[in-house]
Amino acid sequence: WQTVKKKVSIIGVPMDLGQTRRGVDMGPSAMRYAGVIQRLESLGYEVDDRGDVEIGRPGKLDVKNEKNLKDLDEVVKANESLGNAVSKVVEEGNFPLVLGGDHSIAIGSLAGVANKYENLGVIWYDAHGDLNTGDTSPSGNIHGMPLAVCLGIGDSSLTQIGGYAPKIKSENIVIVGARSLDEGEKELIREKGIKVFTMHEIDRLGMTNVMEEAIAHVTKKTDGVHLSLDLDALDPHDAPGVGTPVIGGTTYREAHLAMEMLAERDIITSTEFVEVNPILDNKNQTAEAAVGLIGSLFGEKLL
Ligand code: 4U7
Ligand code: MN
Ligand code: MN
Ligand code: MN
Repeated sequence: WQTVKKKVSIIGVPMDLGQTRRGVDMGPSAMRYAGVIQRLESLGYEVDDRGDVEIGRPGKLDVKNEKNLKDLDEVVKANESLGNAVSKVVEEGNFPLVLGGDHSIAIGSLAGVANKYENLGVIWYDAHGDLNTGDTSPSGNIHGMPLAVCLGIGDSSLTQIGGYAPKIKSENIVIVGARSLDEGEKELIREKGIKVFTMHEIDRLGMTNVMEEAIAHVTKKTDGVHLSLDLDALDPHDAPGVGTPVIGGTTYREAHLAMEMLAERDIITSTEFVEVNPILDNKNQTAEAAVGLIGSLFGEKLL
């Protein structure tokens, strides 16, 4: 039993401007309330909660501009601050655990970590591809764009956050759990040859095989791996408190197994858990699921 472990630094990001269903800004509080700190401490980690990144409040919400990027200025500002905060955590040698907030915050997390590695791998555990741009997005919601942004695709005010682009190479990405991809996203996946394990592959191969292949893919050419976990990857039955639920997702057990496999292989160097919306939730069930998954990711065992 290992007790000397890396210090985990928690950064909350009460961001809800990347989409239009209010409440996801309470995600960090809900996961703290569900005991994320105690959970990590009980596993022997030293936890340092750095509080929340400040999010600007536009006078009028969800304002679409000519670029089809809602609330762009505030999303950019918040992600610049998050990038700086995450960057500091990595420089201090701590493990960054980012709690969202909507998925637009992956732009800031990755801005803060990607330049610390030669080749950062990314596991995008999500019902969606998050590969839209203002040109392809049916909604104008920036939470549907962060993976494209990290590939350097999209408006330069987003891709240049942290002062460099791209953050990651398409060959170092794997998407797991996808079941809702827009036309433009499918095209980008084909064009860039991005590795995707949709729910179809999870049904056919089982989560164990999918994760083995996914881990092999993201560790081939990389020296670090970021896990971006959108709670809507889980089935709405197990994670009802999300803004964009899609039926037919992975069960809590499958997600749990995926986290245990990542823990066993010890490959994750930074992570974010996003899209928990307590207003849409059922007695904090989704935040509790998130904390359960975080426990497994950090090595919790049943026996
Ligand atoms: B999430 C969507 F059209 N693709 O772009 C879009 F279906 O971070 C949904 O994965 C995006 O929750 C969902 O608006 C973003 C839509
Ligand atoms: Mn999603
Ligand atoms: Mn997402
Ligand atoms: Mn969502």
